[in-house]
Amino acid sequence: MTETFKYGAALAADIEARWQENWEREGTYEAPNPSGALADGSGRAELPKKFIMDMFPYPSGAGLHVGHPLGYIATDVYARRLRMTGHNVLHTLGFDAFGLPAEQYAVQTGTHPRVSTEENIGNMRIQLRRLGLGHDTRRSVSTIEPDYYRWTQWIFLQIFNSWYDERVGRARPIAELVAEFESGARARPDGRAWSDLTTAERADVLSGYRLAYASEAPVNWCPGLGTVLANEEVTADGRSERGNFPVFKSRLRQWNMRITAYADRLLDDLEPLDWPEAIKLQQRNWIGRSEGARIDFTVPAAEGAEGNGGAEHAVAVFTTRQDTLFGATYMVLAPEHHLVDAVVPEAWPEGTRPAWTGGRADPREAVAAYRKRTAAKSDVERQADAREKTGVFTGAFAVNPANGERVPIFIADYVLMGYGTGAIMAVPAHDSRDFAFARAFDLPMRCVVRPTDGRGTDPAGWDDAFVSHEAEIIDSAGPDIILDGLDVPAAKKRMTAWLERGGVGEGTINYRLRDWLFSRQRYWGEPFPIVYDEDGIAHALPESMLPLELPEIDDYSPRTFDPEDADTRPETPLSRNREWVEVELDLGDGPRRYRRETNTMPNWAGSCWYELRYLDPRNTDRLVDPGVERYWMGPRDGMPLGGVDLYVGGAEHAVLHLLYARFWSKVLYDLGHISSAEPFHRLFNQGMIQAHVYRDSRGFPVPAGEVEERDGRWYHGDEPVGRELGKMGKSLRNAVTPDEICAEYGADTLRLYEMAMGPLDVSRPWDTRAVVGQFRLLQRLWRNVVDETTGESVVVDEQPDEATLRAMHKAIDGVGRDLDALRFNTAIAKITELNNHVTKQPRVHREVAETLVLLIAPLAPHIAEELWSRLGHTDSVVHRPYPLADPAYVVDETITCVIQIRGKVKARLEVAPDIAETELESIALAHPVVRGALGDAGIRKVIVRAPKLVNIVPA
Ligand code: ANZ
Repeated sequence: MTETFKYGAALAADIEARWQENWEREGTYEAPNPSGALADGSGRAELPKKFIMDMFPYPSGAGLHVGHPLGYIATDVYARRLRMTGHNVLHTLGFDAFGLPAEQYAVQTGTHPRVSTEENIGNMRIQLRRLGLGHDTRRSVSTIEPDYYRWTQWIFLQIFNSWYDERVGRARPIAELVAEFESGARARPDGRAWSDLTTAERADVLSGYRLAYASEAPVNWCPGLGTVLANEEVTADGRSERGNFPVFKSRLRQWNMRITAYADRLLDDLEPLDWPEAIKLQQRNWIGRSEGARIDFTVPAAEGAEGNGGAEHAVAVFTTRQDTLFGATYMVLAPEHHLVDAVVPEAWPEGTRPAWTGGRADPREAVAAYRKRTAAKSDVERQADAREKTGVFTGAFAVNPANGERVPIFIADYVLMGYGTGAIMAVPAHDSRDFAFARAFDLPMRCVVRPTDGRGTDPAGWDDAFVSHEAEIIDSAGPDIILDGLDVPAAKKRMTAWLERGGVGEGTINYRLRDWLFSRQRYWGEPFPIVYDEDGIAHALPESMLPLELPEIDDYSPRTFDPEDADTRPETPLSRNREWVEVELDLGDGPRRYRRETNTMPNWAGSCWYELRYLDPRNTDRLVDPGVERYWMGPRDGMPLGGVDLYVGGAEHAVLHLLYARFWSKVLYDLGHISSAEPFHRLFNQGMIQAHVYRDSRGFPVPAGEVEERDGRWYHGDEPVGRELGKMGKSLRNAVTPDEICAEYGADTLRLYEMAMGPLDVSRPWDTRAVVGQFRLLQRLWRNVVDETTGESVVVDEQPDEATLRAMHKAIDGVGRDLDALRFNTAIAKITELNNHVTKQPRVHREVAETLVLLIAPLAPHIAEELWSRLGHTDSVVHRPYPLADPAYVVDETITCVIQIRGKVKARLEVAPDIAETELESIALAHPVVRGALGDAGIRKVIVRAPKLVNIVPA
């Protein structure tokens, strides 16, 4: 007897291909807009709506491994559940297709980046299609399409043509600023009338306001990549995130985005977002708001002698500890500080200690030598706490405004030019870096905050600074200010008020956030819609000239340099194409010659706004129709700032992409183009799928698929190999592709396995041998519904017994709630349990069979469709209502389960008395207290005694 209808690889492949074609033909996943090109008469646009999104992929040449689609499958399951609960669901996926890898591949192989990128997109589309993802393919976009980057350029122009009006706290069109200058409503700092300024002067003034502006500033120059990089793209060791090349500070003319204008709003608006706390914290730290004070120290004319030409100078410091002003015993300027040259005298003054001079005969020589020494260091190197403190005395002294004391001024590289004022007052008794410096240079220390740890008030005997915000101020009295006896916050307040009264300082707020460096010296990016006239003034191209397409050029490779050579300068590939660069255009005042901007935008640009284009991908008149935007993303209940309902992706995008995208949203919102002030209301970070890496005795990875286990050891052929858990990838020779798993079991099994591996936000090791478990679930489900020889349905039209009804309604209730909470693993456990119950019954009742099929439909959509049709239905399960539990059959009685770690009680849980062991285990492991207690420690063993006890033994 041949079993033609047995659920095996061949049948799964046949079912899946058939349904994928069917869905495509029927447009099953098309989500209608309320109006415009993507509207339809289905009435679906009247349903409550949900916009579900994944972080779109870079189309890499390596293709997908099974780790990549974890999030895509999760959002798909969630979106399917939403469709079945009566929502109009927008879910699609595009490609973030500009970027360095294609360009580097192009340099190696001579293939045009567009060709390789499009080929990669094609391959990834095929891989993704096999997974049965319910995407509205009409809405898929790719950032390299001129139709798409036309709007990236358009947004750039919006940003270029606007400024941040502090008075109203939002961006406004630059034309309104010009009008204010023209009418005199806004005074200019130098008092000159707008009409008296030359064109170049006006352009200069405006550039100081524009939200996108070109300026010459110290930037991160990476000769090895041939491009400059954003701060966010430089690692903690001062190297390039991509390629790991050294990065140097060089002064170059570059485009910037004035993201700093939005620092406070970017902080405040985090509040109502439904994001993981850890990500919010990273954004807060990146923005780095510090409240403190500016304090002016004077460098008296007499002190500077000829050095400062007899003039008095004020040196402003930024401090967060104005309460410690009486403890300042020296001052430090960044070596690049503009006042250094002005204050340095010709000779070492009286009282200069030999250790301060760097062994030089006079201060100018000492300063020059020290500057040379620090020039090649990155900010990160300069700031490393552990590093030995270096510096040199400038020969000048400054006066402490609180007590009139003279303190020596040093230059030292631990003070950065780019933060605060580039100058500090040093309080060695209460700041660790100052303490180390003072020890190294034998500088005095003065304790002004009484230590609470019994160390006494004489810093001579201390090992480190005493740093505390909860202690009492001592020894802090000047002629007209006394802080003694106050606590730190009160002392700060009193000091700030005193500074402001005396005009020697004021309370200030400083941000760590810098403006976003926005140009790259690469070919494969969006061209700037900017041209320069003969005077070098930048002009925006009119909208009618967009898109400005990337020209075809012969040599698109970037010019790279000796990675160690800091003195090199970038050369942009576009600059080599004369005909493209030199153009005659009519920008409204007749045909004139212009030179195009030859930098390109960074690869973050296209991903800053793609959610908006998904909404209205075919609109040729606007970025997005306002009504359509409001429909999908506008502010609504519990989401005061609007945004995508759910955005899923990796935690590695905590600052870069997510901060930039928030910034662009806010500018577009301010200018009235969109109604959502935030792009992503809810953010969820999925865990990683890890994989075992097997290494031979030399430490080289061997192909994981060829490794065999014998007696608890691993062998590659006859050679014993070591095993560790790591990332999955080609270079570690442990990548498993979704195609392999689809070929062996089908996409439904792959989807179930990935969703069953554990809580979505936890990383889990891939185990190909375990995949078959989910395959068996589908086989049992299939046999419960279909006769394997005839293919006919085996269900009976009878009322199920009481026990079955109970099992069924409990499953319905639990699975629905699990899916809504993204707990896919426990949902699968409940479905498995119900399926097992059904397997044990003599007959399968139609009602239970149909329920099972609908329950599993979001997770395993192909088999669900097939079974649904074999049960006699002619419609698709995709838009069927999800089953509803009858409360009468759902037991609410629960039992308390104790969760222990190494036998110690850590938490208690209310669970159903008949909870499955697998489910209990995963709930326990996902418990926040347990996760917190385990930290990064792996798990050696989990002992489950359902329903009362779970004991976890960490590795
Ligand atoms: C005096 C002082 C006393 C400080 C004390 C700290 C402790 P955050 O919180 O990161 O904003 N600082 C200011 N500008 C600097 C620069 N350009 N380079 C290096 N360090 C700089 O840090 C602010 C503190 O960092 C400031 O407060 C200043 O040291 C230092 F007991 O001033 B403080």
